[in-house]
Amino acid sequence: MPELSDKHRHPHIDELDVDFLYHLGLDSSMDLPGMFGDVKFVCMGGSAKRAESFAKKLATDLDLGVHPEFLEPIGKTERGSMFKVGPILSLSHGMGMPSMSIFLHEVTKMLEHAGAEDYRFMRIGTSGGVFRSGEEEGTIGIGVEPGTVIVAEQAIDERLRPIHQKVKLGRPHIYETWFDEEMARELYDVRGDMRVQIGKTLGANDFYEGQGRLDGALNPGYTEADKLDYLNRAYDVGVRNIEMEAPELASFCLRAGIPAALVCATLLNRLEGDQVASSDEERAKWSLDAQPLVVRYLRKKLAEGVPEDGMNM
Ligand code: R2B
Ligand code: URA
Repeated sequence: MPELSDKHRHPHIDELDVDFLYHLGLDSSMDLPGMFGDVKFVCMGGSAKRAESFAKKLATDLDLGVHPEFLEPIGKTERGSMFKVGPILSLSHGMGMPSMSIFLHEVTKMLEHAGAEDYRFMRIGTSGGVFRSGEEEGTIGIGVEPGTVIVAEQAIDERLRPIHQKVKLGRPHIYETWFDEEMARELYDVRGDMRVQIGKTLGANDFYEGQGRLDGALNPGYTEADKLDYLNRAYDVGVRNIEMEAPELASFCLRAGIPAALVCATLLNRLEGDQVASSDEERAKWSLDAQPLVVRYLRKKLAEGVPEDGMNM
């Protein structure tokens, strides 16, 4: 780090005359070093609204000389929104791995063109929890209710394998899905009185059948008992929550040599139901619950930093 690991760095990027970062609305002829050369943390979430609210929270809670009222999105906003607060980027990646993959590629290229160093990625998301009451003692952290925040140690795919399969030129390629152990531990360590657990996160390719739901539009062809069997098998391999991006994030960052963390609030316990039936107020509180944990982590890391030539990390 920070150089993309040689094995996975694209050999042709430096040969491009201008590299168009199409979905961000930026390109390498712009002053990317001036705009992004100091970035150390990239915080991502699915929704553009949350990218903005998180940026405002950072500007309000951290002493970075940025007024929340003056925050404007950088680049184009059709597909996602990106804000910069001091050395922190807050951006949205949309829903699911195909969408997230586009943003991972373009933000990484943007930071490489900018000459940014020692940066790390974090996804702050929402998820469905997989909690068995009374069985959380002895795991790292305790939490059985929705609202518990899960910090991922590893991503699991929908076939319950600890891998990510990518199809390239019609052939499958298998990648590892570990998250950065030190980042996960540091995030866990700043939890204070928040309900936080370290666990594995299942990243599915769908919200309904891909997550074993019975409340989609189609007859799924499986029963409640089949669903519970699947969720219990997921629990037994260490899965504590389910969302839609974990394997892509983990494998991309491992290949690129970028430390990464995944921090998700849980909106419901999937062993008890499928519908996200909580009130708007509850959901707002819970999805924001993952944000304060990351703010605490960022405050600590910034305090450890060396202002003049970047962070001492
Ligand atoms: C969590 O929430 C979204 C689906 O509602 C998806 O992006 C995810 O991973
Ligand atoms: N996001 C998901 O992908 N699944 C859930 O159950 C809740 C949020």
